[in-house]
Amino acid sequence: MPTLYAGPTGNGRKPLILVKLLNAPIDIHFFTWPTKEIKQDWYLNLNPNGTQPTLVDDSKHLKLFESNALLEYIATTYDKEGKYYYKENEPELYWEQKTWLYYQSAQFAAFNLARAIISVNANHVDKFTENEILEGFKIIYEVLENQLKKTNSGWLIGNKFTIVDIAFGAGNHRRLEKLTGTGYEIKDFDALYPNVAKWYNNFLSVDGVEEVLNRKS
Ligand SMILES: N[C@@H](CCC(=O)N[C@@H](CS)C(=O)NCC(=O)O)C(=O)O
Repeated sequence: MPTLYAGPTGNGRKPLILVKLLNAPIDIHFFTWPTKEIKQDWYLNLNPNGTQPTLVDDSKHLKLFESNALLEYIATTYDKEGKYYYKENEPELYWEQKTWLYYQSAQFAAFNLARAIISVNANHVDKFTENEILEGFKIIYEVLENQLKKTNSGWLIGNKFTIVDIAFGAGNHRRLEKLTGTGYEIKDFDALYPNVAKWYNNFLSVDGVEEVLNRKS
């Protein structure tokens, strides 16, 4: 059986949520967070970047990392009907979904969220970086707000809950968890981005999501 190595962080929770929703036959190696395990040789042999999550499927000689690639892999392998993702037979939505997965991973998670969390964890206050990241969040949440107005379905792509909602939902949850009460908190969020606030509640209401978000060990 494949093994998913993941812990309770924005990126780790993404595949954990999808595995839970699909009840996919994948073993979970759950990291309590933070962990030194991801810097040990046995793990670096699976994921040379020394980060989590990672998915290993020995039967296919696969060692995969990058959380949004894992979402796509798990969806294409275990969600044949496309309950939680758009398949290639709907090319416009399929490519839109892919675009938003890249956007979530590069722009939201790496460029803004991770940098903010690193500076909060290090207790490092740097006003220039703080403003730059807050401006970055502002652009992204405006983009999300407008996208939700466009789809008018309560979900980010088309009219169903997909892996894109999982990626942004887990990231938004992590932002709240780590940045509330810090200089990176976004004031008046619900008034500024009412559709995003509603969408986040929709995400939390999906059966199984809160259970994964609350798991710590
Ligand atoms: N782009 C990667 C980022 C992975 C990543 O940075 N994971 C974090 C947890 S969210 C991590 O393992 N941090 C520990 C470290 O960098 O030492 C992904 O989406 O999987």
